Amino acid sequence: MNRNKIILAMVVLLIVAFGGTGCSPQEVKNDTDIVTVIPTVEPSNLPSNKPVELTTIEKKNASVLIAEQKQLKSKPKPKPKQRYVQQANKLPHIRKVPWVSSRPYRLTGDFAHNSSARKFINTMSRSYGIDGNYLNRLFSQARDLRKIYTPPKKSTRRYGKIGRWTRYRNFFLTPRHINGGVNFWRQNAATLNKAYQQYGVPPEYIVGILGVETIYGGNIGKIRVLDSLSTKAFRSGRRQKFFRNELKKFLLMAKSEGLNPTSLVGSSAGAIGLCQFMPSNFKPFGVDYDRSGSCNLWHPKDAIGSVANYFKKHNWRRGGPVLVRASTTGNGYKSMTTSYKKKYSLSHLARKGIRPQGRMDNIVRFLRMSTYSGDEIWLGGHNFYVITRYNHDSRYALAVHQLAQEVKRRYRGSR
Ligand SMILES: [Ca+2]
Repeated sequence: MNRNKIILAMVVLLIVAFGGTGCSPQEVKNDTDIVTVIPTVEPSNLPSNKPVELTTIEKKNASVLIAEQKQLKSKPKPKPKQRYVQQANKLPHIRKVPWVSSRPYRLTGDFAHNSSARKFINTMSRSYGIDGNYLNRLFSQARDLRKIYTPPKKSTRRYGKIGRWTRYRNFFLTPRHINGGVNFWRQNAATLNKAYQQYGVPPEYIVGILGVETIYGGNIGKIRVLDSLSTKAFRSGRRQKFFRNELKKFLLMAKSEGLNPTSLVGSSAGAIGLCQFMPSNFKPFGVDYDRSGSCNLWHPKDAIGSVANYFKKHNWRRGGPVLVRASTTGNGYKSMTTSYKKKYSLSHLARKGIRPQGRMDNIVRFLRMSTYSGDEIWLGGHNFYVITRYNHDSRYALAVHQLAQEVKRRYRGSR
């Protein structure tokens, strides 16, 4: 062998010995050490026009990624709760909306083929001079709530009569109602005093009504009044005529007060504002109590004046008693009718062993309220009956009274 051949043989031997990798044999990784790198699959980057063959692992990775993205989308950041004052101030004024349509408009939407809706629009146009094209446009936006909203089912749980009053009371005499009442009173003391001077209704009873109705505007309802009243007025059901009248009054209120009918929200029955008036109550009892030029029942001052006016027009007696507890001897009271409708004289009750534990009118209503520790007997005066004109329920009026008294006690104690 010449010298060149010897060198070439050595090079070949070296390559064979070390596998031609340039690494030492100890550095070669065995099969179990090999890490498979899976490219991240971005679903949005996948070409949409041709199918892509994915391995099982890639498919798995893609599905995890899609699930994560869905989860992110479905969990929006919780919005801070809006306060009623902000909502009230944000209510757009309809004066920017001219109540006329600049072009012909036909009725579309959920009530497009509803003869009752068409008839209603014709009547409103003919009798109240509201532009028919505007009304067509307005009611084309109205939603049939039966298609999109299922009212919460009433609890099928059956309670006994015992403790009935306690359960009702606990619903309205919560810390939120009581503390909220004290704050509301502080914020609106001047208006409440003015209403007391003018209408004779003490502040605590106005606060009690607004607390029980909406927790001072914290719970004014979330349903568009246009939708709730249209559904009840135009779809067959109970009291269609009643709700057609409420819808009419609602539109007339929005027009006269410069409120946008598409932006007003209320209860599922169409009750509106802090005081939850039905729209038909607006004209006889609504008051522009802050003299802003319009009565806005979503505004605390106007709601205060309107509640006081409602009571005054139902003959609230200034300084008159509302409710007092009564003592009983014997079981004579157990056979008596308990209702806000039935009147008794104090002398008749005395013969039955029932006596008021405080100042009371001579003619009263007798209330027997069931608690878990026995019956509570109450006697209601004329002003108690006036509160039942707001809501025809003895328990409602007693809850308003007790909330009123509790808020008054805390308000005076905090001054
Ligand atoms: Ca006003």
